[in-house]
Amino acid sequence: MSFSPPVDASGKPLTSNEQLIKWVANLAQLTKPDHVVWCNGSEDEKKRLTEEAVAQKILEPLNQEKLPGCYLHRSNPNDVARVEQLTFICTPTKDEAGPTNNWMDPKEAYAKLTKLFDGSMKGRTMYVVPYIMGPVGSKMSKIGVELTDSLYVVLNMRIMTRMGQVALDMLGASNDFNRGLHSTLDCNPERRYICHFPQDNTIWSIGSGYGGNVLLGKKCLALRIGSYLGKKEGWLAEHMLILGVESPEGEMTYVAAAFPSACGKTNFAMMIPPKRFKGWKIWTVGDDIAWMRVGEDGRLYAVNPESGYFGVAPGTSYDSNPTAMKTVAHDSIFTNVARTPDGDVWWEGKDGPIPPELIDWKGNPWNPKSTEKAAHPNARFTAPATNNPGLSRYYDDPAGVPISAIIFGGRRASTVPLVMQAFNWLNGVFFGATMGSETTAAAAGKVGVVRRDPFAMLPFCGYNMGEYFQHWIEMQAQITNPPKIFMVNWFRKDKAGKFLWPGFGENMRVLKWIVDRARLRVGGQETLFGWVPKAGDLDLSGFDVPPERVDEATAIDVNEWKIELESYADFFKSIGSTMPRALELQRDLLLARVNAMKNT
Ligand code: GTP
Ligand code: SPV
Ligand code: MN
Repeated sequence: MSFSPPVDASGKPLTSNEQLIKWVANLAQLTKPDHVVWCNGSEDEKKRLTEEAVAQKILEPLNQEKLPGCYLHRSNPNDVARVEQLTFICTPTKDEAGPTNNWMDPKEAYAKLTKLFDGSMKGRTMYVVPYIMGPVGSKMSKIGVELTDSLYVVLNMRIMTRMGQVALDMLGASNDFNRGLHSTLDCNPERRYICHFPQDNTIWSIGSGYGGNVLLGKKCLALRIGSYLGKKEGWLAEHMLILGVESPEGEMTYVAAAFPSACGKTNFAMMIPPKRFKGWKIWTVGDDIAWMRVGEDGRLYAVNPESGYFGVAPGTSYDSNPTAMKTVAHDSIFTNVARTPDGDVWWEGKDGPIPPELIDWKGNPWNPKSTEKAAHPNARFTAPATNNPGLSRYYDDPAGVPISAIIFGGRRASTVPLVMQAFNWLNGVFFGATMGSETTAAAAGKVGVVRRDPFAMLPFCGYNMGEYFQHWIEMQAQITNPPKIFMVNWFRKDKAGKFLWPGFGENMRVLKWIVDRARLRVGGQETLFGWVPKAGDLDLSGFDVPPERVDEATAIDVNEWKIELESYADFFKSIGSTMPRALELQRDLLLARVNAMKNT
Protein backbone atom coordinates (compact mmCIF):
# COMPACT_ATOMS: atom_id res chain seq x y z
CA MET A 1 0.00 0.00 0.00
CA SER A 2 1.16 3.53 -0.74
CA PHE A 3 1.50 5.85 2.23
CA SER A 4 2.55 8.75 0.00
CA PRO A 5 0.22 11.56 -0.92
CA PRO A 6 -1.58 11.24 -4.24
CA VAL A 7 -0.74 13.41 -7.20
CA ASP A 8 -3.07 15.87 -8.91
CA ALA A 9 -3.99 15.78 -12.62
CA SER A 10 -0.69 17.43 -13.56
CA GLY A 11 1.29 14.86 -11.59
CA LYS A 12 2.11 17.20 -8.72
CA PRO A 13 1.88 15.55 -5.30
CA LEU A 14 -0.19 17.21 -2.53
CA THR A 15 3.03 17.60 -0.59
CA SER A 16 6.65 16.56 -0.78
CA ASN A 17 7.22 17.14 2.94
CA GLU A 18 9.39 14.14 3.79
CA GLN A 19 8.98 14.31 7.55
CA LEU A 20 5.23 14.35 7.14
CA ILE A 21 5.18 11.50 4.62
CA LYS A 22 7.46 9.42 6.85
CA TRP A 23 5.35 10.07 9.94
CA VAL A 24 2.15 9.08 8.12
CA ALA A 25 3.82 5.90 6.87
CA ASN A 26 5.02 4.98 10.38
CA LEU A 27 1.61 5.38 11.93
CA ALA A 28 -0.09 3.60 9.04
CA GLN A 29 2.27 0.69 9.69
CA LEU A 30 1.16 0.71 13.33
CA THR A 31 -2.59 1.10 12.81
CA LYS A 32 -2.75 -1.06 9.63
CA PRO A 33 -5.60 0.60 7.70
CA ASP A 34 -6.77 -0.95 4.43
CA HIS A 35 -6.42 2.44 2.73
CA VAL A 36 -4.70 5.74 3.38
CA VAL A 37 -6.53 8.77 1.97
CA TRP A 38 -4.96 12.23 1.99
CA CYS A 39 -7.54 15.02 2.21
CA ASN A 40 -7.16 18.08 0.01
CA GLY A 41 -10.22 19.94 1.29
CA SER A 42 -11.89 20.25 -2.15
CA GLU A 43 -15.63 20.39 -2.82
CA ASP A 44 -15.40 17.11 -4.79
CA GLU A 45 -13.80 15.45 -1.83
CA LYS A 46 -16.50 16.76 0.52
CA LYS A 47 -19.18 15.38 -1.78
CA ARG A 48 -17.51 12.00 -2.06
CA LEU A 49 -16.82 11.63 1.67
CA THR A 50 -20.34 12.77 2.57
CA GLU A 51 -21.82 10.15 0.24
CA GLU A 52 -19.59 7.54 1.81
CA ALA A 53 -20.63 8.63 5.31
CA VAL A 54 -24.29 8.32 4.30
CA ALA A 55 -23.72 4.89 2.77
CA GLN A 56 -22.02 3.77 5.99
CA LYS A 57 -24.88 5.27 8.07
CA ILE A 58 -22.47 7.61 9.86
CA LEU A 59 -24.55 10.51 8.58
CA GLU A 60 -28.27 10.62 7.87
CA PRO A 61 -29.43 13.13 5.25
CA LEU A 62 -31.94 15.64 6.62
CA ASN A 63 -34.72 17.27 4.61
CA GLN A 64 -32.66 18.86 1.82
CA GLU A 65 -35.36 21.41 1.04
CA LYS A 66 -35.60 22.67 4.60
CA LEU A 67 -31.96 22.16 5.51
CA PRO A 68 -29.83 22.04 2.35
CA GLY A 69 -26.52 20.28 2.82
CA CYS A 70 -27.37 19.26 6.40
CA TYR A 71 -26.88 15.85 7.99
CA LEU A 72 -27.59 14.15 11.30
CA HIS A 73 -25.12 12.07 13.26
CA ARG A 74 -25.98 9.92 16.28
CA SER A 75 -22.99 9.14 18.44
CA ASN A 76 -22.63 6.06 20.56
CA PRO A 77 -24.79 6.80 23.65
CA ASN A 78 -21.75 6.11 25.84
CA ASP A 79 -19.83 8.83 24.00
CA VAL A 80 -21.65 12.16 24.18
CA ALA A 81 -19.24 14.68 25.77
CA ARG A 82 -15.63 15.35 26.66
CA VAL A 83 -14.28 12.94 29.23
CA GLU A 84 -12.06 14.86 31.61
CA GLN A 85 -11.10 11.84 33.69
CA LEU A 86 -9.69 10.13 30.56
CA THR A 87 -7.81 13.20 29.31
CA PHE A 88 -4.11 13.24 30.14
CA ILE A 89 -1.19 15.65 29.95
CA CYS A 90 1.89 13.54 29.37
CA THR A 91 4.88 15.61 30.45
CA PRO A 92 8.20 14.23 31.68
CA THR A 93 7.29 15.15 35.26
CA LYS A 94 3.93 15.26 37.03
CA ASP A 95 4.66 18.78 38.26
CA GLU A 96 4.72 20.09 34.70
CA ALA A 97 1.11 18.93 34.25
CA GLY A 98 0.24 20.28 37.68
CA PRO A 99 -2.42 19.34 40.20
CA THR A 100 -5.45 20.17 38.03
CA ASN A 101 -4.57 17.76 35.20
CA ASN A 102 -4.49 14.00 34.94
CA TRP A 103 -0.92 13.02 34.27
CA MET A 104 0.68 10.03 32.63
CA ASP A 105 4.37 9.42 32.07
CA PRO A 106 4.96 9.92 28.33
CA LYS A 107 6.78 6.58 27.98
CA GLU A 108 3.97 4.76 29.72
CA ALA A 109 1.32 6.61 27.69
CA TYR A 110 3.01 5.89 24.36
CA ALA A 111 3.46 2.23 25.34
CA LYS A 112 -0.14 1.83 26.49
CA LEU A 113 -1.64 3.59 23.48
CA THR A 114 0.73 1.97 20.97
CA LYS A 115 -0.76 -1.37 22.01
CA LEU A 116 -4.28 -0.04 21.49
CA PHE A 117 -3.46 1.61 18.15
CA ASP A 118 -1.74 -1.55 16.88
CA GLY A 119 -4.03 -2.72 14.09
CA SER A 120 -6.80 -0.37 15.25
CA MET A 121 -7.58 0.69 11.66
CA LYS A 122 -7.67 -2.81 10.15
CA GLY A 123 -10.53 -3.01 7.68
CA ARG A 124 -10.88 0.77 7.80
CA THR A 125 -9.48 3.81 6.03
CA MET A 126 -6.96 6.20 7.52
CA TYR A 127 -7.66 9.79 6.54
CA VAL A 128 -4.77 12.25 6.59
CA VAL A 129 -6.27 15.60 7.57
CA PRO A 130 -3.87 18.57 7.29
CA TYR A 131 -5.27 21.74 8.85
CA ILE A 132 -4.44 25.27 9.94
CA MET A 133 -5.59 26.72 13.24
CA GLY A 134 -5.82 30.46 12.58
CA PRO A 135 -5.99 32.61 9.45
CA VAL A 136 -4.03 31.39 6.44
CA GLY A 137 -0.53 32.85 6.46
CA SER A 138 -0.84 34.46 9.91
CA LYS A 139 2.20 34.32 12.15
CA MET A 140 -0.25 33.53 14.95
CA SER A 141 -1.48 30.37 13.19
CA LYS A 142 -0.34 26.79 13.80
CA ILE A 143 -0.49 23.74 11.57
CA GLY A 144 -1.65 20.31 12.57
CA VAL A 145 -2.20 17.01 10.82
CA GLU A 146 -4.77 14.59 12.21
CA LEU A 147 -4.73 10.95 11.19
CA THR A 148 -8.17 9.51 11.84
CA ASP A 149 -10.30 6.53 10.90
CA SER A 150 -13.53 8.50 11.36
CA LEU A 151 -15.33 10.12 8.44
CA TYR A 152 -17.33 12.10 10.98
CA VAL A 153 -14.09 13.61 12.24
CA VAL A 154 -12.91 14.43 8.71
CA LEU A 155 -16.17 16.16 7.79
CA ASN A 156 -16.25 18.09 11.07
CA MET A 157 -12.58 19.10 10.80
CA ARG A 158 -13.39 20.35 7.30
CA ILE A 159 -15.85 22.80 8.84
CA MET A 160 -13.96 23.66 12.02
CA THR A 161 -10.51 24.29 10.49
CA ARG A 162 -8.87 25.52 7.30
CA MET A 163 -8.32 22.00 6.03
CA GLY A 164 -6.55 20.34 3.11
CA GLN A 165 -4.15 21.62 0.46
CA VAL A 166 -4.12 25.10 2.01
CA ALA A 167 -2.49 23.65 5.14
CA LEU A 168 0.04 21.56 3.23
CA ASP A 169 0.99 24.64 1.21
CA MET A 170 1.45 26.73 4.35
CA LEU A 171 3.49 23.95 5.97
CA GLY A 172 5.79 23.51 2.96
CA ALA A 173 8.84 21.46 3.95
CA SER A 174 8.68 22.45 7.61
CA ASN A 175 8.65 19.84 10.34
CA ASP A 176 6.75 22.18 12.66
CA PHE A 177 3.29 20.63 12.73
CA ASN A 178 1.15 19.09 15.45
CA ARG A 179 1.04 15.33 15.13
CA GLY A 180 -2.46 14.06 15.86
CA LEU A 181 -3.54 10.44 15.80
CA HIS A 182 -7.12 9.33 16.36
CA SER A 183 -8.88 6.01 16.16
CA THR A 184 -12.44 5.37 17.28
CA LEU A 185 -11.55 1.73 18.00
CA ASP A 186 -14.66 0.03 19.43
CA CYS A 187 -15.79 3.18 21.23
CA ASN A 188 -15.39 1.50 24.59
CA PRO A 189 -14.91 3.83 27.57
CA GLU A 190 -12.55 1.23 29.02
CA ARG A 191 -10.21 1.86 26.11
CA ARG A 192 -10.70 5.61 25.82
CA TYR A 193 -7.72 7.95 26.27
CA ILE A 194 -7.02 11.49 25.12
CA CYS A 195 -3.29 12.00 25.61
CA HIS A 196 -1.31 15.19 25.01
CA PHE A 197 2.45 15.26 24.67
CA PRO A 198 3.27 18.99 24.74
CA GLN A 199 7.03 18.45 24.41
CA ASP A 200 6.47 16.43 21.20
CA ASN A 201 3.65 18.61 19.83
CA THR A 202 1.68 15.35 19.67
CA ILE A 203 -1.88 14.27 20.51
CA TRP A 204 -3.11 10.67 20.59
CA SER A 205 -6.80 10.07 21.05
CA ILE A 206 -8.45 6.67 21.08
CA GLY A 207 -11.78 5.09 21.89
CA SER A 208 -14.08 8.09 21.37
CA GLY A 209 -15.79 9.64 18.36
CA TYR A 210 -17.15 12.80 19.97
CA GLY A 211 -16.38 16.51 19.82
CA GLY A 212 -13.56 17.84 21.90
CA ASN A 213 -12.20 14.30 22.37
CA VAL A 214 -11.51 13.81 18.68
CA LEU A 215 -11.60 17.07 16.72
CA LEU A 216 -7.97 17.46 17.68
CA GLY A 217 -7.53 21.02 16.41
CA LYS A 218 -10.04 22.33 18.93
CA LYS A 219 -9.50 21.75 22.64
CA CYS A 220 -6.45 19.48 22.27
CA LEU A 221 -4.30 21.65 19.98
CA ALA A 222 -5.82 25.12 20.23
CA LEU A 223 -6.04 25.05 24.03
CA ARG A 224 -4.01 22.30 25.73
CA ILE A 225 -0.98 22.29 23.43
CA GLY A 226 -1.67 25.95 22.53
CA SER A 227 -1.51 27.12 26.15
CA TYR A 228 1.79 25.29 26.57
CA LEU A 229 3.18 26.95 23.43
CA GLY A 230 1.77 30.29 24.58
CA LYS A 231 3.70 30.07 27.82
CA LYS A 232 6.87 29.12 25.96
CA GLU A 233 6.49 31.72 23.22
CA GLY A 234 4.91 34.58 25.18
CA TRP A 235 1.26 34.61 24.06
CA LEU A 236 -2.13 33.46 25.33
CA ALA A 237 -4.34 30.55 24.17
CA GLU A 238 -7.72 31.00 25.82
CA HIS A 239 -11.21 29.49 26.00
CA MET A 240 -12.71 32.80 24.89
CA LEU A 241 -15.15 34.12 22.35
CA ILE A 242 -14.15 37.24 20.42
CA LEU A 243 -16.72 39.82 19.32
CA GLY A 244 -16.79 43.29 17.85
CA VAL A 245 -19.30 45.86 19.15
CA GLU A 246 -20.18 48.46 16.54
CA SER A 247 -21.90 51.65 17.70
CA PRO A 248 -24.41 53.54 15.55
CA GLU A 249 -21.56 55.96 14.76
CA GLY A 250 -19.47 53.09 13.41
CA GLU A 251 -17.04 52.88 16.33
CA MET A 252 -15.76 49.31 16.73
CA THR A 253 -14.64 47.81 20.05
CA TYR A 254 -13.37 44.25 20.36
CA VAL A 255 -14.02 42.17 23.44
CA ALA A 256 -12.86 38.66 24.43
CA ALA A 257 -14.78 36.66 27.01
CA ALA A 258 -14.05 33.43 28.87
CA PHE A 259 -17.10 31.50 30.07
CA PRO A 260 -16.87 27.77 30.90
CA SER A 261 -18.28 25.14 28.55
CA ALA A 262 -22.02 25.58 27.91
CA CYS A 263 -22.08 28.93 29.75
CA GLY A 264 -22.96 31.26 26.90
CA LYS A 265 -19.95 32.02 24.66
CA THR A 266 -21.66 31.18 21.37
CA ASN A 267 -24.77 33.09 22.40
CA PHE A 268 -22.83 36.17 23.49
CA ALA A 269 -20.67 36.13 20.36
CA MET A 270 -23.77 36.13 18.14
CA MET A 271 -25.95 38.45 20.20
CA ILE A 272 -28.62 40.63 18.62
CA PRO A 273 -29.03 43.82 20.69
CA PRO A 274 -32.57 44.63 21.88
CA LYS A 275 -34.71 47.28 20.14
CA ARG A 276 -33.51 50.04 22.46
CA PHE A 277 -30.02 49.63 20.97
CA LYS A 278 -31.04 50.55 17.47
CA GLY A 279 -27.99 50.91 15.26
CA TRP A 280 -25.75 48.80 17.52
CA LYS A 281 -24.34 45.63 15.98
CA ILE A 282 -22.40 42.67 17.32
CA TRP A 283 -19.93 40.99 14.95
CA THR A 284 -18.62 37.49 15.66
CA VAL A 285 -14.89 36.92 15.35
CA GLY A 286 -14.92 33.63 17.29
CA ASP A 287 -17.24 31.72 19.64
CA ASP A 288 -14.94 29.42 21.62
CA ILE A 289 -11.19 30.00 21.36
CA ALA A 290 -8.93 33.06 21.19
CA TRP A 291 -5.21 33.17 20.51
CA MET A 292 -3.82 36.51 21.64
CA ARG A 293 -0.47 38.19 21.10
CA VAL A 294 0.88 41.62 21.90
CA GLY A 295 1.11 43.89 18.88
CA GLU A 296 3.67 46.57 18.19
CA ASP A 297 1.36 49.19 19.70
CA GLY A 298 1.32 47.30 23.01
CA ARG A 299 -2.27 46.15 22.56
CA LEU A 300 -3.45 42.57 22.73
CA TYR A 301 -4.48 41.18 19.31
CA ALA A 302 -6.74 38.15 19.03
CA VAL A 303 -7.39 35.65 16.27
CA ASN A 304 -9.97 32.89 16.25
CA PRO A 305 -8.04 29.72 15.37
CA GLU A 306 -11.24 27.98 14.22
CA SER A 307 -13.32 28.40 11.07
CA GLY A 308 -16.60 26.98 12.31
CA TYR A 309 -18.82 26.57 15.36
CA PHE A 310 -19.34 23.39 17.34
CA GLY A 311 -22.23 24.83 19.30
CA VAL A 312 -24.72 23.61 21.89
CA ALA A 313 -28.07 22.93 20.17
CA PRO A 314 -30.55 22.74 23.10
CA GLY A 315 -31.83 26.18 24.02
CA THR A 316 -30.92 27.61 20.60
CA SER A 317 -33.93 29.27 18.98
CA TYR A 318 -34.98 32.25 16.87
CA ASP A 319 -35.90 33.83 20.16
CA SER A 320 -32.61 33.23 22.04
CA ASN A 321 -30.09 33.21 19.18
CA PRO A 322 -31.50 33.98 15.72
CA THR A 323 -27.96 34.36 14.32
CA ALA A 324 -27.15 30.77 15.24
CA MET A 325 -30.44 29.55 13.75
CA LYS A 326 -29.54 31.21 10.43
CA THR A 327 -25.99 29.88 10.68
CA VAL A 328 -27.13 26.26 10.97
CA ALA A 329 -29.78 26.51 8.24
CA HIS A 330 -27.54 24.91 5.62
CA ASP A 331 -24.33 22.88 5.21
CA SER A 332 -24.25 21.89 8.86
CA ILE A 333 -23.86 18.64 10.77
CA PHE A 334 -26.14 18.00 13.75
CA THR A 335 -25.00 15.57 16.41
CA ASN A 336 -27.40 13.89 18.87
CA VAL A 337 -30.40 16.12 18.13
CA ALA A 338 -33.89 14.73 17.55
CA ARG A 339 -35.39 14.34 14.08
CA THR A 340 -38.93 15.11 12.93
CA PRO A 341 -40.83 12.75 10.59
CA ASP A 342 -40.17 15.12 7.68
CA GLY A 343 -36.41 15.22 8.25
CA ASP A 344 -36.14 18.46 10.20
CA VAL A 345 -34.16 18.75 13.44
CA TRP A 346 -35.53 19.40 16.90
CA TRP A 347 -34.19 19.94 20.39
CA GLU A 348 -35.47 21.14 23.75
CA GLY A 349 -35.86 24.91 23.65
CA LYS A 350 -36.28 25.20 19.86
CA ASP A 351 -39.01 27.55 18.61
CA GLY A 352 -42.58 26.51 18.05
CA PRO A 353 -44.77 23.78 19.49
CA ILE A 354 -43.26 20.51 20.60
CA PRO A 355 -43.71 18.09 17.68
CA PRO A 356 -46.17 15.27 18.45
CA GLU A 357 -43.69 12.64 17.32
CA LEU A 358 -39.95 12.51 16.89
CA ILE A 359 -37.05 10.14 16.59
CA ASP A 360 -34.90 10.92 19.64
CA TRP A 361 -31.12 11.31 19.72
CA LYS A 362 -30.69 7.58 20.28
CA GLY A 363 -32.82 6.73 17.23
CA ASN A 364 -35.93 5.70 19.19
CA PRO A 365 -39.52 6.94 18.73
CA TRP A 366 -40.32 9.84 21.07
CA ASN A 367 -43.46 11.79 21.96
CA PRO A 368 -44.14 14.66 24.37
CA LYS A 369 -45.17 12.16 27.06
CA SER A 370 -41.72 10.56 26.99
CA THR A 371 -39.81 11.09 30.22
CA GLU A 372 -36.43 11.33 28.48
CA LYS A 373 -35.10 14.27 26.54
CA ALA A 374 -35.52 14.12 22.77
CA ALA A 375 -32.12 15.70 22.12
CA HIS A 376 -29.09 15.01 24.30
CA PRO A 377 -28.37 18.06 26.54
CA ASN A 378 -24.92 18.28 24.90
CA ALA A 379 -26.30 17.85 21.35
CA ARG A 380 -24.29 20.06 19.00
CA PHE A 381 -24.28 21.65 15.57
CA THR A 382 -21.20 22.03 13.43
CA ALA A 383 -21.54 25.01 11.10
CA PRO A 384 -19.10 26.97 8.94
CA ALA A 385 -18.26 30.47 10.22
CA THR A 386 -18.99 31.82 6.75
CA ASN A 387 -22.66 30.86 7.25
CA ASN A 388 -22.90 33.42 10.06
CA PRO A 389 -24.72 36.58 8.91
CA GLY A 390 -22.98 38.44 11.74
CA LEU A 391 -19.46 37.27 10.87
CA SER A 392 -16.89 40.01 11.43
CA ARG A 393 -15.11 41.02 8.26
CA TYR A 394 -11.87 40.82 10.26
CA TYR A 395 -12.47 37.20 11.27
CA ASP A 396 -9.91 36.05 8.72
CA ASP A 397 -7.43 38.90 9.27
CA PRO A 398 -3.93 37.49 9.83
CA ALA A 399 -3.19 40.38 12.23
CA GLY A 400 -6.17 39.66 14.48
CA VAL A 401 -8.34 42.28 16.18
CA PRO A 402 -7.25 44.60 19.03
CA ILE A 403 -8.92 43.68 22.32
CA SER A 404 -10.21 46.51 24.56
CA ALA A 405 -11.92 44.41 27.24
CA ILE A 406 -11.61 40.91 28.63
CA ILE A 407 -14.60 39.40 30.44
CA PHE A 408 -14.67 36.43 32.80
CA GLY A 409 -17.98 34.82 33.64
CA GLY A 410 -19.35 31.69 35.21
CA ARG A 411 -22.69 30.13 35.92
CA ARG A 412 -23.41 31.17 39.48
CA ALA A 413 -26.80 31.06 41.18
CA SER A 414 -25.63 33.46 43.91
CA THR A 415 -22.86 35.80 45.13
CA VAL A 416 -21.38 36.97 41.80
CA PRO A 417 -23.05 40.18 40.58
CA LEU A 418 -24.20 40.87 37.04
CA VAL A 419 -21.06 42.85 36.25
CA MET A 420 -17.96 44.16 37.98
CA GLN A 421 -14.71 45.69 36.71
CA ALA A 422 -11.32 44.79 38.14
CA PHE A 423 -9.24 47.55 39.74
CA ASN A 424 -6.19 46.69 37.65
CA TRP A 425 -4.53 43.90 35.64
CA LEU A 426 -3.51 41.81 38.66
CA ASN A 427 -6.98 42.12 40.18
CA GLY A 428 -8.34 41.02 36.78
CA VAL A 429 -6.07 37.98 36.79
CA PHE A 430 -7.48 37.26 40.26
CA PHE A 431 -11.00 37.41 38.77
CA GLY A 432 -9.94 34.85 36.17
CA ALA A 433 -8.07 32.61 38.59
CA THR A 434 -10.99 32.40 41.03
CA MET A 435 -13.79 31.90 38.52
CA GLY A 436 -16.35 29.39 39.70
CA SER A 437 -19.11 27.75 37.74
CA GLU A 438 -21.75 25.11 38.00
CA THR A 439 -20.86 22.06 35.93
CA THR A 440 -22.77 21.49 32.66
CA ALA A 441 -23.51 18.69 30.21
CA ALA A 442 -20.49 19.64 28.06
CA ALA A 443 -18.42 17.19 30.09
CA ALA A 444 -19.38 13.76 31.36
CA GLY A 445 -20.28 13.76 35.05
CA LYS A 446 -22.68 15.39 37.49
CA VAL A 447 -24.16 18.75 36.42
CA GLY A 448 -24.95 21.77 38.57
CA VAL A 449 -22.12 21.50 41.11
CA VAL A 450 -20.05 24.68 41.65
CA ARG A 451 -16.42 24.03 40.97
CA ARG A 452 -13.52 26.41 40.47
CA ASP A 453 -12.89 26.75 36.77
CA PRO A 454 -10.06 29.29 36.50
CA PHE A 455 -10.19 31.26 33.25
CA ALA A 456 -12.73 28.61 32.03
CA MET A 457 -9.53 26.64 31.41
CA LEU A 458 -9.68 23.96 34.11
CA PRO A 459 -10.19 21.17 31.54
CA PHE A 460 -8.01 22.84 28.89
CA CYS A 461 -4.79 24.15 30.44
CA GLY A 462 -1.97 21.99 29.09
CA TYR A 463 0.47 22.68 31.91
CA ASN A 464 0.72 23.58 35.58
CA MET A 465 -2.19 25.89 36.52
CA GLY A 466 -0.05 27.89 38.95
CA GLU A 467 2.45 28.61 36.18
CA TYR A 468 -0.42 29.53 33.90
CA PHE A 469 -1.58 32.11 36.48
CA GLN A 470 2.01 33.39 36.67
CA HIS A 471 2.13 33.65 32.86
CA TRP A 472 -0.98 35.83 32.93
CA ILE A 473 0.57 38.03 35.63
CA GLU A 474 3.80 38.36 33.66
CA MET A 475 2.05 39.23 30.39
CA GLN A 476 1.29 42.64 31.90
CA ALA A 477 4.87 43.75 31.30
CA GLN A 478 4.47 43.15 27.55
CA ILE A 479 0.96 44.60 27.21
CA THR A 480 1.70 48.29 27.60
CA ASN A 481 -1.77 49.18 26.36
CA PRO A 482 -3.84 46.56 28.20
CA PRO A 483 -7.51 45.73 27.89
CA LYS A 484 -9.68 46.40 30.95
CA ILE A 485 -10.87 43.28 32.77
CA PHE A 486 -14.44 42.47 33.89
CA MET A 487 -16.45 39.74 35.57
CA VAL A 488 -20.06 38.96 34.63
CA ASN A 489 -22.76 36.53 35.77
CA TRP A 490 -25.87 36.05 33.61
CA PHE A 491 -27.05 33.15 35.78
CA ARG A 492 -27.91 34.57 39.19
CA LYS A 493 -31.21 33.24 40.53
CA ASP A 494 -33.95 34.48 42.84
CA LYS A 495 -35.20 32.50 45.83
CA ALA A 496 -37.65 30.64 43.61
CA GLY A 497 -34.75 29.45 41.44
CA LYS A 498 -35.62 31.72 38.46
CA PHE A 499 -32.93 33.63 36.58
CA LEU A 500 -32.91 37.27 37.74
CA TRP A 501 -31.49 38.57 34.49
CA PRO A 502 -33.11 37.72 31.13
CA GLY A 503 -29.70 37.30 29.45
CA PHE A 504 -29.10 36.74 25.71
CA GLY A 505 -29.76 39.98 23.74
CA GLU A 506 -30.37 41.90 26.95
CA ASN A 507 -26.72 41.29 27.84
CA MET A 508 -26.09 44.19 25.46
CA ARG A 509 -26.96 46.51 28.35
CA VAL A 510 -24.04 45.14 30.32
CA LEU A 511 -21.76 45.02 27.29
CA LYS A 512 -22.45 48.69 26.59
CA TRP A 513 -21.26 49.62 30.10
CA ILE A 514 -18.17 47.46 29.61
CA VAL A 515 -17.35 49.15 26.29
CA ASP A 516 -17.85 52.59 27.81
CA ARG A 517 -15.68 51.69 30.81
CA ALA A 518 -12.97 50.33 28.52
CA ARG A 519 -13.08 53.63 26.65
CA LEU A 520 -13.01 55.61 29.93
CA ARG A 521 -16.26 57.44 29.36
CA VAL A 522 -18.78 56.23 31.92
CA GLY A 523 -18.88 56.32 35.68
CA GLY A 524 -18.63 53.44 38.09
CA GLN A 525 -19.05 52.82 41.76
CA GLU A 526 -16.10 51.50 43.71
CA THR A 527 -16.99 48.54 45.92
CA LEU A 528 -14.76 46.32 48.04
CA PHE A 529 -14.39 43.88 45.18
CA GLY A 530 -14.30 46.01 42.03
CA TRP A 531 -16.08 48.74 40.08
CA VAL A 532 -19.80 48.29 39.40
CA PRO A 533 -22.26 50.48 37.46
CA LYS A 534 -23.66 53.37 39.48
CA ALA A 535 -27.43 53.74 39.62
CA GLY A 536 -28.39 54.96 36.15
CA ASP A 537 -25.17 53.77 34.45
CA LEU A 538 -26.76 50.61 33.07
CA ASP A 539 -29.04 51.54 30.21
CA LEU A 540 -32.37 50.04 31.27
CA SER A 541 -34.67 51.96 28.94
CA GLY A 542 -37.27 49.83 27.23
CA PHE A 543 -36.48 47.02 29.67
CA ASP A 544 -39.43 45.05 30.99
CA VAL A 545 -37.71 43.60 34.05
CA PRO A 546 -38.77 45.15 37.39
CA PRO A 547 -36.02 47.32 38.92
CA GLU A 548 -35.93 45.25 42.10
CA ARG A 549 -34.84 42.23 40.08
CA VAL A 550 -32.05 44.25 38.50
CA ASP A 551 -31.04 45.36 41.99
CA GLU A 552 -30.97 41.75 43.11
CA ALA A 553 -28.92 40.72 40.07
CA THR A 554 -26.36 43.46 40.65
CA ALA A 555 -26.22 43.32 44.45
CA ILE A 556 -23.03 42.53 46.33
CA ASP A 557 -23.61 40.80 49.64
CA VAL A 558 -20.53 41.16 51.82
CA ASN A 559 -21.42 38.07 53.85
CA GLU A 560 -21.71 35.94 50.72
CA TRP A 561 -18.38 37.31 49.53
CA LYS A 562 -16.72 36.47 52.82
CA ILE A 563 -17.75 32.84 52.30
CA GLU A 564 -16.68 33.04 48.66
CA LEU A 565 -13.22 34.40 49.49
CA GLU A 566 -12.76 31.86 52.25
CA SER A 567 -13.65 29.09 49.84
CA TYR A 568 -10.67 30.06 47.63
CA ALA A 569 -8.24 28.94 50.32
CA ASP A 570 -8.53 25.23 49.59
CA PHE A 571 -8.33 25.80 45.86
CA PHE A 572 -5.23 27.99 46.13
CA LYS A 573 -3.65 25.44 48.45
CA SER A 574 -4.42 22.65 45.99
CA ILE A 575 -2.32 24.44 43.35
CA GLY A 576 0.69 23.99 45.62
CA SER A 577 4.08 25.62 45.31
CA THR A 578 3.42 27.22 41.91
CA MET A 579 0.50 29.28 43.25
CA PRO A 580 1.55 32.92 42.72
CA ARG A 581 1.93 34.81 45.98
CA ALA A 582 0.51 37.91 44.29
CA LEU A 583 -2.88 36.20 43.90
CA GLU A 584 -2.88 34.91 47.47
CA LEU A 585 -2.26 38.48 48.59
CA GLN A 586 -5.20 39.69 46.50
CA ARG A 587 -7.41 37.31 48.43
CA ASP A 588 -5.93 38.34 51.77
CA LEU A 589 -6.42 41.99 50.91
CA LEU A 590 -10.08 41.50 49.99
CA LEU A 591 -10.76 39.40 53.08
CA ALA A 592 -9.09 42.01 55.25
CA ARG A 593 -11.31 44.67 53.71
CA VAL A 594 -14.42 42.53 54.28
CA ASN A 595 -13.46 41.97 57.89
CA ALA A 596 -12.71 45.67 58.43
CA MET A 597 -16.10 46.48 57.00
CA LYS A 598 -17.87 44.09 59.34
CA ASN A 599 -16.22 45.68 62.36
CA THR A 600 -17.42 49.18 61.57
P1 GTP B 1 -19.25 25.53 24.71
O1 GTP B 1 -19.47 25.38 23.25
O2 GTP B 1 -19.49 24.26 25.47
O3 GTP B 1 -17.92 26.09 25.05
O4 GTP B 1 -20.44 26.48 25.27
P2 GTP B 1 -20.72 28.06 25.16
O5 GTP B 1 -19.98 28.76 26.25
O6 GTP B 1 -20.54 28.55 23.79
O7 GTP B 1 -22.28 28.14 25.59
P3 GTP B 1 -23.58 28.48 24.70
O8 GTP B 1 -23.57 29.88 24.18
O9 GTP B 1 -23.75 27.40 23.71
O10 GTP B 1 -24.72 28.38 25.80
C1 GTP B 1 -24.94 27.22 26.54
C2 GTP B 1 -26.27 27.25 27.24
O11 GTP B 1 -26.35 28.40 28.06
C3 GTP B 1 -27.42 27.30 26.26
O12 GTP B 1 -28.35 26.31 26.60
C4 GTP B 1 -28.03 28.66 26.44
O13 GTP B 1 -29.40 28.61 26.31
C5 GTP B 1 -27.57 29.10 27.83
N1 GTP B 1 -27.31 30.57 27.85
C6 GTP B 1 -26.49 31.25 27.03
N2 GTP B 1 -26.50 32.57 27.29
C7 GTP B 1 -27.34 32.73 28.33
C8 GTP B 1 -27.79 33.88 29.09
O14 GTP B 1 -27.40 35.02 28.85
N3 GTP B 1 -28.66 33.64 30.10
C9 GTP B 1 -29.10 32.39 30.41
N4 GTP B 1 -29.94 32.24 31.42
N5 GTP B 1 -28.72 31.29 29.70
C10 GTP B 1 -27.86 31.45 28.70
C1 SPV C 1 -16.62 22.71 25.27
O1 SPV C 1 -16.92 21.71 25.94
O2 SPV C 1 -16.11 23.74 25.79
C2 SPV C 1 -16.89 22.72 23.83
C3 SPV C 1 -17.33 21.47 23.19
O3 SPV C 1 -16.69 23.74 23.18
S1 SPV C 1 -16.03 20.37 22.90
O4 SPV C 1 -15.55 20.57 21.54
O5 SPV C 1 -16.56 19.02 23.06
O6 SPV C 1 -14.94 20.63 23.81
MN1 MN D 1 -15.94 25.44 24.54
